Amino acid sequence: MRAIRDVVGYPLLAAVAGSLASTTEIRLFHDRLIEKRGGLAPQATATGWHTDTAYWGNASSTELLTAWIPLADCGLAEGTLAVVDGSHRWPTISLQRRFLTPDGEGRVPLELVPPGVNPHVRVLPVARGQVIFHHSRVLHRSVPNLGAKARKALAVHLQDRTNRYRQWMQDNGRRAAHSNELLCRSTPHGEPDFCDPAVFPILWRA
Ligand SMILES: O=C(O)CCC(=O)C(=O)O
Repeated sequence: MRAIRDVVGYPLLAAVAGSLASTTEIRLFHDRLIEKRGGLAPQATATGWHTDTAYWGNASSTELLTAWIPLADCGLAEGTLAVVDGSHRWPTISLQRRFLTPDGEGRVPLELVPPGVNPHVRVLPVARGQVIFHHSRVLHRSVPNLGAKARKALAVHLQDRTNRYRQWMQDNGRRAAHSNELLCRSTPHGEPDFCDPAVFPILWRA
């Protein structure tokens, strides 16, 4: 859809991302339009605490980030994002993939928190037209959509200039992959090319 593509590639968003990541180039990494239907039980519409980096083990850079863009006002009752302040700077980063496993009352599970740290959660209400940027290592979730209407939000995942493919091995010794690897061309070394302009277009350059 051309309108969606225009939002995903909106140069000002990529420029802000470039400034936040202190990089000279921002390329698209992946994008998703996430819809949470209204009128469902809270557990059915919340997203569990996770870091995006847990899903991007194939990325060599830790400086990827997400622009999260709700398509309507999105407050505490409509399923906005909550983040743990400063968690991207924690000495240990959670790699647990709990996106689809919301945690009851929304408390941060202790096993995700380094010893001695007291997590400070911020819920971030956004008005239509506002955007939340979050670092790939920040612990975040979405609160439930308690409203009657569907909550629709675009998650635009962005890579900094340095990011390249790296092999992603799981603890069980098997290779893991992200769907974006299946879409792009290969480098001369036979690896997924995270600079393929057809899949990972440059959205901003300094
Ligand atoms: O839209 C959501 O509910 C969650 C989005 C999210 O966690 C993300 O984009 O990383």
